[in-house]
Amino acid sequence: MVVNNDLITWSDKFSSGVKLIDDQHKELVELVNEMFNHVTGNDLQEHNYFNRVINDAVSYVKKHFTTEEKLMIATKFDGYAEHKKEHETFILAVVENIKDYEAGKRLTLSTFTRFLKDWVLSHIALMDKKYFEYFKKVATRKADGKLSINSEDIRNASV
Ligand code: FEA
Repeated sequence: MVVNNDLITWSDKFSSGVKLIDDQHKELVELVNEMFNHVTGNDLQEHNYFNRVINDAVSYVKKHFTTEEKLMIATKFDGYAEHKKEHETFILAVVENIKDYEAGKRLTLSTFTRFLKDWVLSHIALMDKKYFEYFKKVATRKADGKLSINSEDIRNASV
């Protein structure tokens, strides 16, 4: 059974301040937590669950990476190339792990999910953090107090 401390609790330390990014990161945290909540110790159940959700999960991760990369390009963030490389390496590792899991090698739903969790948390803390301050500088504060990067911010950041 799942030990509760596997679950991630969202905290301000993960926050970029930019709503679009934070919403996506929260969704990723939810996704990992959902996967932990389906660790039952029953192989068949876990495989069925995994097969149901894994394609959507990978699509969501890719969508998030594309969002970050587009914003980096648009705002001329100079860590773009290094960051994109990390995203690509991770996707390759995920694909390898999926193959292993499906082939019944080593991995369990629990170890697979822990791999996702560890990567996501350390990537946000080490890599994503590098653009947090930069994005905050170029973003506009909306009436509700949330930061967003609009086309005018992108034009201003690019000059
Ligand atoms: Fe650079 Fe964002 O990517 N969060 N994750 N994973």
